[in-house]
Amino acid sequence: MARAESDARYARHEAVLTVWPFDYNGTGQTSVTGLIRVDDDGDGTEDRVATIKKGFFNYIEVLAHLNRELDALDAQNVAGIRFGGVRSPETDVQRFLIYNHDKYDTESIEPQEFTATLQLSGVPWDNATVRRWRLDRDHSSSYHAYQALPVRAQNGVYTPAEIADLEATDDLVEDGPPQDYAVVSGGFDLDLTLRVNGIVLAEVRERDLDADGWGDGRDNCPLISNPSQTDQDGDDHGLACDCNDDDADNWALPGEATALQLTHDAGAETTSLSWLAPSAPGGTTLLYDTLRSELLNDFSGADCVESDGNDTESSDSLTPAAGAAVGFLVRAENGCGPGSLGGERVGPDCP
Ligand SMILES: [Ca+2]
Ligand SMILES: [Ca+2]
Ligand SMILES: [Ca+2]
Ligand SMILES: [Ca+2]
Repeated sequence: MARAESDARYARHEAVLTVWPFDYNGTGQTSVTGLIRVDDDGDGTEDRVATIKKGFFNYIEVLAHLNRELDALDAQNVAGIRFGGVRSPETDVQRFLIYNHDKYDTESIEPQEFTATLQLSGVPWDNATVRRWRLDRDHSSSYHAYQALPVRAQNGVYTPAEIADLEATDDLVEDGPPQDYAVVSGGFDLDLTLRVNGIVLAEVRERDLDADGWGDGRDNCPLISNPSQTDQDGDDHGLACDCNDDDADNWALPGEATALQLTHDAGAETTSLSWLAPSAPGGTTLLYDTLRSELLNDFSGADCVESDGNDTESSDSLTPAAGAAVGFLVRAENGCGPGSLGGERVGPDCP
């Protein structure tokens, strides 16, 4: 830092890497790229040199995911192995980089894997999605592809088929599909697997079911991809899923009325009905149709007992004949239209 005062080559926060640049055919020890001599036309002579990125670039790519400001996690020694990590906080995403290091196993020969459990708290979402990247000799590494390559002299040549696997290994590879976690009391336990001298990067975001870049909790259409989030009437239901985006009092067909209860007063020959409003009203004002049918498995010819009632009660003065029965169904309705009579039944529109 003192030298940086007078010599820009020593600027702070920068590193200079010196590497041996002539890693032909896998003979280099400290190279950041591999150089493979390729014989394309099969005449036994070199036609080109293929450049293979080595794992070093994947480490750089992982570090590029992180913030400038990092929180250090408490380091621990477990069975002689040093574990540590950092958290890279952002508003919408938290990233954790966990590493371990066994100073006696400089070639990462030990096959053991470890599980580091992060106990996350203060998670502001109901559901989280975690993506992971691992880096070690088995992940995001050309190690095994180089092992499988036939050994040739530094000036020998390889066929395109021989180096195809090697060329396919030079990118950072995500470790499995993203995983969803339910957040309970603001937290969840995140298990991260890594092997000796390996690192793992975990990226924790709010779940985004429709993959439009807006987490479920702040997406105004959580099940429909709508990156623009357009909402003309400002009712917090986007144009893409609002039944009327010029009417802030209505946004979706109502859900099902539930818990229908009947009381029959034989003396008064009256059946009283009550129910609970749908949990998803779809609008600020709900009305109800009450239908009666003598065919319990067919409401297509049902009678309207009450049309557009504005409370969760209704009554019917019909008394079934001895030995006969009638059934009732209640349908909620709002400015978007009538809800259904349930998954298995249909019935006439009431006037
Ligand atoms: Ca979304
Ligand atoms: Ca959406
Ligand atoms: Ca709207
Ligand atoms: Ca609306």
